[in-house]
Amino acid sequence: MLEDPLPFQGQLRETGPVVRLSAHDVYALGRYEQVHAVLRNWQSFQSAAGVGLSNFRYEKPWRPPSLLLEADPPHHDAPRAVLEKVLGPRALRKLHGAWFADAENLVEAVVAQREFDAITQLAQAFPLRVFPDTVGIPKSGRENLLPYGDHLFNAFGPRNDLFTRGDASIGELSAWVNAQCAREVLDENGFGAAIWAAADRGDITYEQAPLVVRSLLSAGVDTTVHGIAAVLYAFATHPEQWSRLRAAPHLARVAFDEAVRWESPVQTFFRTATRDTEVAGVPVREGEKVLMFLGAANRDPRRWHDADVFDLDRDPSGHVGFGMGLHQCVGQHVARLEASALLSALAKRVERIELAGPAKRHHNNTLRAWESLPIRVRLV
Ligand code: OVV
Repeated sequence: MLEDPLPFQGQLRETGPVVRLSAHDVYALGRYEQVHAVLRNWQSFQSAAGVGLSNFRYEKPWRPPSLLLEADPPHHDAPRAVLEKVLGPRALRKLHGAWFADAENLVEAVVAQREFDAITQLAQAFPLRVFPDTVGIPKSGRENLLPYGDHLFNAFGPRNDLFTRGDASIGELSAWVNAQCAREVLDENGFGAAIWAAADRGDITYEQAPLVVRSLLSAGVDTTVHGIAAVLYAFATHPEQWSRLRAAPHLARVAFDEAVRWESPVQTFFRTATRDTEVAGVPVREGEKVLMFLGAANRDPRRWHDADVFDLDRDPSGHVGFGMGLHQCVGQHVARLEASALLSALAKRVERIELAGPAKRHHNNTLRAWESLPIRVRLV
């Protein structure tokens, strides 16, 4: 199932607009229309009871809830407004030049090897090169970022092996992550410091600031890594699309969004009904969990023409890979900038990109991820 969720997703869509998963006592949505509608309806479908399988009304969350992800209006709104500004177009314009130059340096060194693992050497290496510095955390301990995120995304799912295995080390990982959120630890020019400055202005409280920084470290690394991995895999398996990008490099952003639609690095999120309500005429009682299959919605043939095809000529906007509505990914512009910097650098140097061996999946309860992606390139 985690190896290839596509057959299940198709079954789910075909079974009906709302499907009861009795093993977990949840409702599941696989069609675009219902996933989109529930994502936008925060009044009837809350996030504060957790966006994983665990229902915070009855179970204690494994960490203090996120002030963004696991909150609803009105509490959600001040932290959200602060992050929107910190990660907004003005801030990103300042990073553009340095990140594009950095991507060129990395790509130069990596493609010189001709054969390499695109996961460790590009998809992980580039975000880890630019993002932690930009948040402003110290160098030491950064190896904890990916394992922390991996466990966090496993923890949205059932208490299976993947969760239990991560549980052993999460105390230490969390302690490290939490320690990076303190004002004294953060560089004065980074996103982290900008969040603390928002507390000085009274936009959020001093108690909220470290948790907002934690959201950057939680949601900002693994997601981008697997998003970039998705677009690299897509190009390695679609040579004609790579030629298309090389002929029109401004398509880098569209390519990234199309890959986010096609692979849906974040596969699933839950909501919880705040009242007796319905989805597509099916009653959903207050307190029930609704599981939205973003990946299934992003390949719903009712919404997408040739949904399974990775195609730079389509308009992927409206995909739910970044969510939709008021929780829609606040870091998506950062992710697009990282991806387009890397793709632009590759497009300049690489004429052809192909798999050099079998790609290997990394299993996670929420993420559609890669363990390794052996790549061979022919240089320009
Ligand atoms: C979207 C997302 C995923 C994981 C964690 C968070 C957000 C957070 O706010 O901590």
